[in-house]
Amino acid sequence: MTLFDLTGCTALITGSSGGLGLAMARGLAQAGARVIIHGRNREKLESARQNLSEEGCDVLTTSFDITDEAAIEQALDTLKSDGVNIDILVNNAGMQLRRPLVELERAQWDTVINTNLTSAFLLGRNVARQMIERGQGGKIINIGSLMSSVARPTVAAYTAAKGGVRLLTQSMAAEWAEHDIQSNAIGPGYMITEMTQPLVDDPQFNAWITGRTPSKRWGTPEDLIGTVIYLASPASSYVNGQIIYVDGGMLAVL
Ligand code: GCO
Repeated sequence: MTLFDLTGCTALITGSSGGLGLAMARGLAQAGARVIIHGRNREKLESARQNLSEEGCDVLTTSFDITDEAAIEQALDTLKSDGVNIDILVNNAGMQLRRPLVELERAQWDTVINTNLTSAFLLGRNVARQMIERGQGGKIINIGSLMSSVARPTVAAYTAAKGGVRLLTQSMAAEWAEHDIQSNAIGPGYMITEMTQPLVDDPQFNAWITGRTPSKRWGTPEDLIGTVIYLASPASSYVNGQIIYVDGGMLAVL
């Protein structure tokens, strides 16, 4: 199925030394891509690299602060000087901060917005510049959330950021589609990761999720692999500005 074959492509996945990012990196590699995994914890990143390499994946690593414009430019320059062109960018790295809005500090708001939204702008802009210059198109896949579309108490900064990710994705499509760059987003539902583990461990929240979700279960990082391969592959060459929710049906029902 060449429609889903990523052979010859290189994918950069931010925040991919664990969780959703690592699962997506593994899936893209298994579809034929060379993957550049990214993380700030060098030990965790090297461990992920070793595991992927032992599984037969073609894997490189990079480590930079996704909120630091100079660090992003330096990391991309280093990859380019090493002859590594990015065909697929997955803006996955993010953070959560759960606190009532009336108690939220300005610095906390800024950190969440910078990590979850501004980073996707900075990295997307710089990678798109390279893609447009190369003239061979590309794929940008931003990782949103259920909170790209709905809210719940105590996660206002995250929700504002993820809502911005959805419309930033549409803006990227508006400006870059003519360069054969497809910009789309994935909205993961409640997936079991380090970030959501406190919610999984909360019996009341856990019961709410399994009751509220039509699939009657939490998602796993592996549930994202098919969608990220689709959006990274020629199969989605006429799909632009969309967000695909991988949420067990939660957003589809009351
Ligand atoms: C929360 C969770 C959610 C999930 C995910 C849902 O506190 O509600 O962290 O935000 O992480 O984003 O799509």
